[in-house]
Amino acid sequence: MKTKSGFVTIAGRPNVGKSTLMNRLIGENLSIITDKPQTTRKRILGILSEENYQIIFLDTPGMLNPKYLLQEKLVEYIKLSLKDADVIVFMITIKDLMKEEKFYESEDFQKMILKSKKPVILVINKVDLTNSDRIGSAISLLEKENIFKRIIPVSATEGYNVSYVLDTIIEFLPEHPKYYPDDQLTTETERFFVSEKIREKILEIFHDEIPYSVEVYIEEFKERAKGKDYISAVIVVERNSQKPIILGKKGAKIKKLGNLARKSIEDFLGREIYLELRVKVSENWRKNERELKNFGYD
Ligand SMILES: Nc1nc2c(ncn2[C@@H]2O[C@H](COP(=O)(O)OP(=O)(O)OP(=O)(O)O)[C@@H](O)[C@H]2O)c(=O)[nH]1
Ligand SMILES: [Mg+2]
Repeated sequence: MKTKSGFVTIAGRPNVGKSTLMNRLIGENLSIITDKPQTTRKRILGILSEENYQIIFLDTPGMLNPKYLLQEKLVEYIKLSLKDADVIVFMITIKDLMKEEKFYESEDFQKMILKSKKPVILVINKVDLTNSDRIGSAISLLEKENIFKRIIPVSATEGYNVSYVLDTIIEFLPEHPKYYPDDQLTTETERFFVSEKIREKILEIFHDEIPYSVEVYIEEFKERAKGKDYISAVIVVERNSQKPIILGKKGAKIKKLGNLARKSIEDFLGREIYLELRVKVSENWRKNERELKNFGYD
């Protein structure tokens, strides 16, 4: 049997479950997942290798109308990822589909997805939240439009139809030798994943503006032959007034954050670490080209 390999970009609005689906398909917690929209900020590459195929998934930030420089960068990542794609998995939730039956007529869908002329698989996610009659009629309406190679109702959290999504992706994958060694899971660095795990915990603990105002970078990552690895990370906020919120009364909040993040990083790395966190203010970093570059948004 010939080998099939290719790039599969998962795209869709914020919070529809793109990262949840990618993690499920790969079987690893690569992308961070939270209940807040705009969790994913970069294109995250996850590789699934089997004997006869290799899928390189690109998890992307949610599609939105950019309102500041960081969001413009996110839209650029989506465009780049769509350009790289052999197959596109477009995700929508059943709830959003009910609200906007003709979502495929929207400008961003037309421009970004349809114009690419690539095979698009439509995944209707979160069907666990809706009754099945409504799902069936929504799908039969869409099938008449002939836009999608396949339309698949899914529950990414419960695993419903996830293996069907996988089989469908493989069906549309081009014949091509593998791009990466079989044992390679991603191209991102440990540093990147560590900073993401910290950001995930921040998004879980804090509310309102904080999740959107925070960036995390790793200042030092020292692997030590004897004893735990030493990691020091910086939490960047946008305004002076946000610093005490992160710290909490007598540092209680950041201590809690440190504990949660450390556990999650240890789970991910499979070894114990020592984690140090500090908070820094970078005035309006989300709108600052140079600062965004520093944080790896190129
Ligand atoms: N009920 C239900 N919730 C889901 C399902 N899939 C994902 N979620 C939840 O939806 C929320 C968003 O999931 P993510 O995977 O972070 O969504 P995303 O599309 O990657 O979001 P952004 O990165 O912000 O664009 C999380 O709270 C998930 O647990 C599903 O099938 N059913
Ligand atoms: Mg995501």
